[in-house]
Amino acid sequence: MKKTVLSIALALAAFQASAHDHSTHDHSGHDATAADTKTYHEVQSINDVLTVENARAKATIPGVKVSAGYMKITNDTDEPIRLVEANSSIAKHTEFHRMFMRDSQMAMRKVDALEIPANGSIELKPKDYHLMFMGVKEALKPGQEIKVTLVADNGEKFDVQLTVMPMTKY
Ligand SMILES: [Cu+2]
Repeated sequence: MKKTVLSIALALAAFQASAHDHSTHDHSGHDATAADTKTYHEVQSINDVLTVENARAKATIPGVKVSAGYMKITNDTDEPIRLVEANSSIAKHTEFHRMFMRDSQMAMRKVDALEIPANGSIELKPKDYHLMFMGVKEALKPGQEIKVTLVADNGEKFDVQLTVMPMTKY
């Protein structure tokens, strides 16, 4: 029994070590709330305006050309920020979506903008706000890095790196 626990711990440690081995990004300690962030915590500071944490996308299922992206976005300025567009070369269309309950079933709809309060944050996460990739051009594989550009209503662009995570983590 002890041996099993130890080998899981070692596997986790190895995963964390590799997840943290991005020399161009800042990293901070663990503040995990969801299962999928327990082994993945990465912080990107973008244009000194936004801090993005745990940016990730789902791996695609063979034959299915859609995926979703998640992250926590913090506004480091004293003014609210309105993100009105998202683009990525990996998909024909990238949209902001939100899941909601309709007749006791989960459904989702496009949202025109993501509002991030001054010095506040918004979390894109499963069953809530997310990025939706439609018409994914090539299969997304775990470990792959993809770039998504978020565009604010004043035209400012923010390039975010997302790590593709296995489907089983969601
Ligand atoms: Cu969606």
